[in-house]
Amino acid sequence: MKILLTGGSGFIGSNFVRFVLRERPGYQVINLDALTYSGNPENLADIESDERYRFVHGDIRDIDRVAELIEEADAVVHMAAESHVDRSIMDARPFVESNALGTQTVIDALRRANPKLTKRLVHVSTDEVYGTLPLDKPEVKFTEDTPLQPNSPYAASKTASDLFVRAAFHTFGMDVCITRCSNNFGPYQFPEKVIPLFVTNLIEGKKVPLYGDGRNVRDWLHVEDHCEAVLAVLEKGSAGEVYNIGGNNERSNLELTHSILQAMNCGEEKIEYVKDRLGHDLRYAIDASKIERELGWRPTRSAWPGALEATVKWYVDNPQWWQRVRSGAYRTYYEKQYGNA
Ligand code: NAD
Ligand code: TDX
Repeated sequence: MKILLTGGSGFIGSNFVRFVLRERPGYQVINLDALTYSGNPENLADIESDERYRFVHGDIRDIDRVAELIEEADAVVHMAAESHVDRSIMDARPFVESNALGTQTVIDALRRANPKLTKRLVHVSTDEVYGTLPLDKPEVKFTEDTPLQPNSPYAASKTASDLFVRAAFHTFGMDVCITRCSNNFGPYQFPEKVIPLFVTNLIEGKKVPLYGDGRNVRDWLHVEDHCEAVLAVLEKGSAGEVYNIGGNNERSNLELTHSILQAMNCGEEKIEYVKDRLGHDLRYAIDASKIERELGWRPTRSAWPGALEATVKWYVDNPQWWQRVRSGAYRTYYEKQYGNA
């Protein structure tokens, strides 16, 4: 199987490349990535010389380029997106362009390059499309049938892309699957997201900015568990179906912060309560029983607090990675490897 992966130089994408090449030695991966601020080819420096892997610098909105690559591939796993909620609150336009327009372009390219529609598209969506859950009803979780009620510009743009993929199935009979996953953690996450931001702040002796009262809840899943689930959907999912993916691992942000502080041997005084995120979703919780029942997937790498501690340790052990990322200096690595295209 030759997979065209979009967004493979980001956090989940780079973990996915490594995971697939390790778990499926006969597979090949072409990674199409525009290298936006969060795309970093250094994330895959150890894989670059592997002949089963190829990097292509390009944008998913370039239909000719995407179609050309689809001709070579057997299936598409679509992860490229603008991914940070806070950035979408500051400026939603890149989210409309990459997430909504970009996804429709991938669909158009699939129709052009693969008129018989035999090649599968796995669209990596998010639990944020469902909106938010109340804190006082712990038994209620998102199922695949929960209405889509996105609350942030990021979530709205991901919902648009999710629905364009649904429409491609219903209108054209395209072979698509959609995954909706909860919050990921693990190595190579851009240090704007809460876990790497807090850990790297603490290493630098700074405080951690906790939004609002810290009662918001997220369902944390190790990135390799997510990668395994996406691969299961690619290989065994039913066309036209949506699969929720979650860790069954709900933590309030305050609880998460305390666990990070403990792992870093820091005290409560390091918490700085700051103004809340606008429109901050209260709680995400995923019911992942469908993917477990139908595809036999369940998380095995997300157990708390061990998996969190191992992730904290990865950032402690790899200061050169996040220092270069924070300073933007990793771009020079790219220029050295690939030229300034
Ligand atoms: P990320 O920001 O780390 O990586 C995104 C990648 O996409 C980057 O390499 C970037 O260069 C690339 N990209 C962006 N726009 C592009 C474009 N127009 N053309 C080509 N490449 C482009 O994000 P991530 O956390 O790895 O998320 C990957 C996917 O998973 C996203 O679709 C996101 O919505 C989804 N997701 C993320 C999480 C999470 O917790 N991080 C949870 C559920 C779903
Ligand atoms: O500085 C911070 N302080 C803080 O309290 C940051 C950056 C975040 N937070 C809170 C906000 C959220 O409740 O921590 C929680 C997690 O925030 P993020 O890491 O920004 O993730 P979130 O907004 O939950 O979205 C993530 O999960 C779903 C990913 O970024 C999305 O791409 C994915 O779809």
